[in-house]
Amino acid sequence: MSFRIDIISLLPTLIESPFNASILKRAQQKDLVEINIHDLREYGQGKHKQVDDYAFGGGAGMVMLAQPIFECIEKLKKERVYDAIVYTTPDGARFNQKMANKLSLLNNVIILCGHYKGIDQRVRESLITHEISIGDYVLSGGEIAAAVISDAIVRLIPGVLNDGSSALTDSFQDDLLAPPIYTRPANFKGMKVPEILLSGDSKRIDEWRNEQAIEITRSRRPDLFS
Ligand code: 6GU
Repeated sequence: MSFRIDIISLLPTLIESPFNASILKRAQQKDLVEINIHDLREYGQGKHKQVDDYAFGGGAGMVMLAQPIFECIEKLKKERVYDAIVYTTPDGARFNQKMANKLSLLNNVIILCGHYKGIDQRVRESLITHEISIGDYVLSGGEIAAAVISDAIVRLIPGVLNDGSSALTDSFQDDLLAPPIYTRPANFKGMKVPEILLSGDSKRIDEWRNEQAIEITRSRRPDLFS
């Protein structure tokens, strides 16, 4: 069964390019994933296709209206059952590899990109199943976060990476950072590749890589050991 992601955004052009290159592009060409980008503006009402308004109670910044979001999501839901409706927002749960792994096991996912001051709270309470932030900093919109989340999910779908095992050996996949890697030449400007990697002894190489991964994790990200 193929994976489908529907991304709902006020700035659809902002998210197109990451999906039209490299691994994400090839995944779509191989029909392993279908990515659809929806322009929320098309669901706005009136001459100006209104999608936002002032916040009740005052305060700076516009709030995304419930009506266009409801209409867009209701239309999608008529066509298929969605396993997750994600909203990208800096006050969401912090995205990590575990969440990417879980989401990659689903089939139909909507990602609603937040904008301006955010969306009407009633959308969050009645439609959204997952609220996700990609880190402790503020982006001008949820589009780049949606691209990050989609990339992390899609590369885990079986068949997307050429070497099926490589997604499992990534940093974070076993709560360890990745060990150093080298390619030719074995001696570059006097800087030599560790001898062990040239030995052909795959058991000792695996042990070395594991020791390196543990040491790098200990020095850079001791929090991953807890
Ligand atoms: Cl998901 N959205 C925005 N606007 N800023 C963020 C974020 C999301 N994650 C981290 N910063």
